[in-house]
Amino acid sequence: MKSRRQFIKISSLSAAGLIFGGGLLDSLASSILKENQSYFKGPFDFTRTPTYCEVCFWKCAGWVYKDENGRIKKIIGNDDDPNCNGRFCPRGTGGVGMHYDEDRLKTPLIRTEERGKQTFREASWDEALEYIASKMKEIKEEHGPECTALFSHGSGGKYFGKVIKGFGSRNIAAPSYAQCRGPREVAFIATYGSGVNSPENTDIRDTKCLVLIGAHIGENMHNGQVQEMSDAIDKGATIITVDPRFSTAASKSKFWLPIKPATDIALLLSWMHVIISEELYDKKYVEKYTYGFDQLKAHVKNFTPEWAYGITTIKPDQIRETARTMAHAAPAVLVHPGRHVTWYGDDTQRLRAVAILNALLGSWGRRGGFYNPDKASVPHYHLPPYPKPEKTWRDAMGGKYILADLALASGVCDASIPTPDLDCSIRGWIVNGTNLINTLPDQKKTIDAIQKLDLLAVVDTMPMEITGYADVVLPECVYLERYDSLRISQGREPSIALRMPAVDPLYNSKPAYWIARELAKKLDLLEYFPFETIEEELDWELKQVGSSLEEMQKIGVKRLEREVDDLYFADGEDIEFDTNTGKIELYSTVLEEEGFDPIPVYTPHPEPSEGFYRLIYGRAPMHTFSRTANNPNLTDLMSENSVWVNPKVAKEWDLKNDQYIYLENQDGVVSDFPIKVRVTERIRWDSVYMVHGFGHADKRLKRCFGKGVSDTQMITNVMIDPIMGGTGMRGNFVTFRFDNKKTEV
Ligand SMILES: Nc1nc2c(c(=O)[nH]1)N[C@H]1C(S)=C(S)[C@@H](COP(=O)(O)OP(=O)(O)OC[C@H]3O[C@@H](n4cnc5c(=O)[nH]c(N)nc54)[C@H](O)[C@@H]3O)O[C@H]1N2
Ligand SMILES: Nc1nc2c(c(=O)[nH]1)N[C@H]1C(S)=C(S)[C@@H](COP(=O)(O)OP(=O)(O)OC[C@H]3O[C@@H](n4cnc5c(=O)[nH]c(N)nc54)[C@H](O)[C@@H]3O)O[C@H]1N2
Ligand code: SF4
Ligand SMILES: [Mo]
Repeated sequence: MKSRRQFIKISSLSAAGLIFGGGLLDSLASSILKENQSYFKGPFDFTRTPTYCEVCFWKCAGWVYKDENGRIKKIIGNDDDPNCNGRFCPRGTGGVGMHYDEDRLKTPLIRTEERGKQTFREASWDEALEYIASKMKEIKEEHGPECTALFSHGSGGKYFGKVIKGFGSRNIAAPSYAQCRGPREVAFIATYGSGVNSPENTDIRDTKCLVLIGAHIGENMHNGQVQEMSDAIDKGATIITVDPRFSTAASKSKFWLPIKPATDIALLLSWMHVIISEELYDKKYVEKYTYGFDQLKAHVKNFTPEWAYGITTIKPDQIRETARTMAHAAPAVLVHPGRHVTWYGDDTQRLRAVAILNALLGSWGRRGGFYNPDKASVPHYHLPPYPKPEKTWRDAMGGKYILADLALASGVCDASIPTPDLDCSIRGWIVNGTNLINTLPDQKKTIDAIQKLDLLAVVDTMPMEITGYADVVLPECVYLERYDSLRISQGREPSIALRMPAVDPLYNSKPAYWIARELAKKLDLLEYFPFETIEEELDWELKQVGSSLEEMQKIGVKRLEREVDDLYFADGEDIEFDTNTGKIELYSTVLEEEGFDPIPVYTPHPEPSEGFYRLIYGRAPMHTFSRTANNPNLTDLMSENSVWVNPKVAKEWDLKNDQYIYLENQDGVVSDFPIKVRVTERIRWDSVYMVHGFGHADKRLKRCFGKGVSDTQMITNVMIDPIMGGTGMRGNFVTFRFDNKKTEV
């Protein structure tokens, strides 16, 4: 019988015990503590070493500088890197805090029971990996290897992926798909036969008109985009921001359309109406490249700005004026596809509307719209084929979401909860670099799924909430202390970047490559790790593209030539799109085949009841989700989130600036912690806003424990996208509470 997992606060172990347990650790720790003695003992004795940033997934390449004692002093951007052009954002600069954070995970831990109470005990790497391997083998014998899964959001994913695929499972998922950009990819693939991917192929640099519809570049600090947007503004581009909140981008915009949340599809349809009825669309482009214009024209005939006004609260003349502004800038216009697009469950359709609008304006494949990206092709060492699993998480979906082009993290979670009619119960999870408790909506379901598992192994750098539910916790060393797979990003030109250790790993932490390979050894899967060290693998790969590890250690980034000069469509060029019709599908044949609306339709969403406000959330420039919440450098800049409340609402509730309150959602969930009120005209009266990533519940996170409210805790209503399974998270409503006592039901 497996025991129900309790959330263990790792704080139950003494810090000293954690740091100094075990002879091996003793010597390491004492060398760390000898202040004037260097703990840097690697062979890579450079004053600066190359890396790419792990604070977010823009992966900017930079240089790590050390002082004469080998202590990291600063991280700056690499001038040759197209993702950052030599400049890091505040989070990237603060990344050094990940190395110095004294709350880091320090040694492997195994869950154990002492006097009826669950706790963690320290373990050696060998013991911890043996535990995982033997549980995996048990699962394989009893249920089959496909009953294991990997959740991974981070660089080590490639190596844990080899282990799990070699073992016989294809359940590999990241919350950056079904909780983030999945609907966008599906919508753009349905329309153009190609996704937007990361970094996005948006030609902001040369745009004359940038439309941000719920994308908040400026607070969303994706480096290259922010730089390009600022350059575009300097060159006179018009910015149109559609956001219920006066965001940083809105403050730089000619037009701010404070839309009523959840009504964006109506605005998009109405813009199409104006552009088609006033014949402002790119006729040559539409005729040559698109399919279904007549159906679209008939579809949007009645969606006048007056119709949209009643739904969106945006005035008809503003809808007309902004539509004309876009058309006049065309084709150097960009209706930005956003990135975190899982909002209301009809997200694929909303993004289809964005894709169609861009097609009417002729911006796909055009300067100032979307360019055609290129990516370095770096050959991988030939490995034996992976065994073919008999089933995957998809079998537990009852035939739904077949248009999802990647695995759904929420789907893998669902497939871990046994149901009477679906036989695909996943029994073991390896979780690498993703804090699922704070990342998947409906925390209760995530925890339910975890309770059903035979194995939960978590690889992380910090004692984040997910580690509290683990059977085994494996401390990875931070990105400044390790090699990782090469960064191979798409862009205007292909490039590769190297991450190498600037310093040795602190404590008893290890890099993903080593952890994954040691686990592979125990599972008899070494054939998938032919290189004993990652250095050998990197060197082999780099030599295939005319470089070497030695060269990359010196230059960090290598830009390669584009093979073909096809950044934009040439005038009148014949192009075959990877869709059923070979055209840009304004009318989607694939959605029609699957029984969905071939052209987007606006459907109203539930509204908050009296005294409740729609909870919307976003980013702050100095934090990335929960991964930076405890970072000493970044908590200095922002230590808690606040809840933005419109003055009209504040008056009704008698709320004052900086007052602490609790939030309660529509399902009666009261926030664990209080949050500061920020009274501001910058938010509509029907909504409140907060930054994601706060409200941490683990006391070991000393700087961020109990600071602010976790939006995820308040997100219990999840609106699933029927097309691809994305989890819409903005259909939740909150009210204000002055204490957090539970109400009697
Ligand atoms: N409520 C709510 N949910 C959301 C979102 C939201 O805005 N609100 N945003 C969604 C979006 S857009 C995304 S992309 C996802 C992101 O979701 P996640 O990828 O889960 O993001 P984080 O919460 O930052 O979790 C990252 C975890 O990785 C750990 N980590 C950091 N560095 C390393 C490392 O080098 N190695 C290892 N092994 N671990 C490391 C951190 O300590 C942390 O536990 O969340 C989605 N979920
Ligand atoms: N600093 C920083 N930058 C980041 C990240 C980070 O954690 N920190 N994370 C990165 C990641 S993984 C992602 S996915 C992106 C996410 O960044 P984006 O895709 O740019 O933005 P979101 O977080 O989805 O959007 C938040 C905006 O949508 C508005 N909004 C809310 N509801 C509605 C609505 O109904 N209609 C409209 N039109 N707008 C609405 C909010 O007010 C807010 O301004 O950011 C990336 N960049
Ligand atoms: S945008 Fe900032 S946090 Fe993200 S990779 Fe670049 S420097 Fe790092
Ligand atoms: Mo994301």
